[in-house]
Formats: sequence, C-alpha cells, structure tokens
Amino acid sequence: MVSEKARKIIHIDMDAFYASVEQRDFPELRGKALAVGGSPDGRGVVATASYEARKFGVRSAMSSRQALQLCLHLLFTRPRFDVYREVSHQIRAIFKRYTDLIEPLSLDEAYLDVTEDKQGIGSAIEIAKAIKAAIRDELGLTASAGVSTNKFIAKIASDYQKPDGLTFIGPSKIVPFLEQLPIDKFFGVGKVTAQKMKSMGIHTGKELKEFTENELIRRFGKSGKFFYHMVRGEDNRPVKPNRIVKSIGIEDTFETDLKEEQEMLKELRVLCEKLEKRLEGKAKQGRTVTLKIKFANFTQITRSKTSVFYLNTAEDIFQQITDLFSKANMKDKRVRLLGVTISNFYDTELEKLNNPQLRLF
Ligand code: DCP
Ligand code: MG
Repeated sequence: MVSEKARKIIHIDMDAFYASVEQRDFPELRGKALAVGGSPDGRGVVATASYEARKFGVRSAMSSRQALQLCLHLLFTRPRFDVYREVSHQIRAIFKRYTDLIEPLSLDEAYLDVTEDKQGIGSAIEIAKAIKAAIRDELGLTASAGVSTNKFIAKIASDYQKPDGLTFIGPSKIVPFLEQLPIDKFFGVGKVTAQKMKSMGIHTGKELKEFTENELIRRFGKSGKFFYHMVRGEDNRPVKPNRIVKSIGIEDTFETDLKEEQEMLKELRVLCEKLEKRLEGKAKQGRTVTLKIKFANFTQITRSKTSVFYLNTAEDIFQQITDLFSKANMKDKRVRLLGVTISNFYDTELEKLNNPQLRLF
C-alpha cells in the first residue's frame, strides 16, 4: 500500500460559545450559571449554558423549564447573533494567519489543514497553541483544539478536554483510541444507528472492527462502508475551504414507526425548531422548503415548495411543511423517518450574482 503523506489537521471549537461571549461582555454574569436562549418563565429552549450551569446538568436544546428544575438560580439572557457572527469573523481572521485551508462548520467551529502552514512553524501542536493564545489575548475567550491526521479524529480530540483543552492524537495512538471509543461518539452514528449497533453487540470501536466491510454494508448500506474505514482511522475527507452551503436539512428516524398524522406533525414541528437553530447559527435564510417522508417499507417521497419570501423561523417553515404534508397521501401509511430541508439561500443567490462562474445554469 502506498501511504500518503500524513496531513496535519486541527479542529477548533469555542467553549460554551454564546455564554462565554455574554460573560465576557457583561462582567456581572461571570462565574454565574447562565443560559443563553430560553426564559425564566419556563418557555423556550436553552441554546447553550455556561460551564457553571453545566455542573447542574443544564445543556443545549433543553427546555427552560427543565433547566430551571435542575438549577434554580439559573440566569437567562437573550442571544445576540450579530455579536456571535462578529466574533466568528474574528476567529477566522486568526486562523488565516496560519492557513487558507479553513472549513467552518458553524459560527464557533472549524477545521484547519496546516500540513503546509503560512509561517513555516511546522508543528500543528504549536500552531494550535498559538491560535488558542490569540483567541484568549485578543478576544478574551477560550477555545478547545484537537490535533491529528484526519478530520474525524481531530474533531473528537477537540472535545476530549473541554474547556480550554488541547488534545493531540498522533498516528500511533489513533487505532487504540478508536478501539476504546463508545460507538455513539463515531461520526455519522446517530441515536437510531447506535441502538442498532448495540443490538448487534457493538458498543465500542473494537467491537465494530470485528465486522467485515460487506457485513456492515449489508446492515447499514453506504454508511456501513464509511464506518468500516472510519474505525480503522481512515478518513481522507479533505478540509474544504469556502464551502458554499446550498441547503441545510435535519431529519429524524424514529425507534417505532409513526402511525398518527398528529404525531407526525408534532415531530415535524420539532424538526422545524431544530432547523431554526441551525439557520441562526449559520445566519441563513432560504426560500425553498422540502419535506421528506420515508415510509415503513423504505420507499420515500420528497415534496418542495418555494416561497417568494426568505424564511428562517420555525413558524414560517412549519407553515410550508404543513401545507406540503396536507397534500401528501398519508392514508394508512406508517412513517419511519421525517426530514425538513431549506435551500435557495439568500447569500448563495447573492454570491451567484456576484460570481458568474459559480452559476450552475
Ligand atoms: N447552539 C444552539 N443550539 C444547540 C446547540 C448549539 O443554538 N442545540 C449554539 C449555541 C452554542 C453554539 O451553537 O454556543 C456552539 O455550539 P457547541 O455545540 O459548540 O456548544 P458550545 O460552544 O456552547 O459549548 P462547548 O464548550 O461544548 O463547545
Ligand atoms: Mg463550542
């Protein structure tokens, strides 16, 4: 086998991002259990919680009511997306000092390929240290970094010693690291896949490795191939700079198939709320909404609708979705998966206008 030159990949993720920005800008919030998003009257959901609040079990996407039950003295603030976007640009400018190969995943997270770095530092660990120091000194915030030879391992590594962590997983450590890793930490393994793997006796990477590629493909389709390689530390996905996001979607596979339309609408509403959060994080709004329904017999349909307005709230998206749903023939159908996607983004359309070579037609 011809081995490729090892890459040097860094994954950076800001610590308790929204909450840390609020604590930085409002000193009276420092050291306090704080939730950004949600409200003290119990309505809405928490976008993120300060580490002081996490000690009590408060987490992202938790209802305010539940968060308050866990932490009576929890403080709430409203999110300030314009400030988070500004900080996001500032961290990107710091990354740019070292490499142009930057792939942002959200406002607070990015992959960097520093195999060749602009300053000739040569060591990915030293670069990660320098980036963390610049974020601390210049922006008054902390980030965690993961350093390895591929994206998947770098991302897991950045999460390993949060907050303010720096974790390096070198080539010789990758295989043992993956062997002990719980299966639900693997990239692409959601709750339903994790459940299925557990029912096959797979709880860790080591147990996943006992299955042949064909067996995994048979059980998990195309993802099976991906899992087979992933658990062997083989992840060649490149760091893709300036990714133009064309659509953002969210879907859920249910442990038991849904039978009632009311239940399906309830799940669709939850998906729209989650989608709204994702859109906020990426500052996106789009005109086309797509509903995806996969039935118990694995057939699937998708239905789309394009509005004249740009949409970015759960309310507006859900309205389009209910309309699409009411036109689908759901009689006697059982549903195993529902998905909601939004596309035709405002900024992508602008970009196409400004860069004719990006035009797809
Ligand atoms: N976010 C959100 N809703 C979620 C998850 C996250 O609105 N369900 C927002 C708030 C977070 C930001 O995105 O501050 C970044 O998400 P992370 O998952 O990186 O979480 P944090 O940065 O808050 O915490 P951590 O220190 O665990 O990275
Ligand atoms: Mg983060």
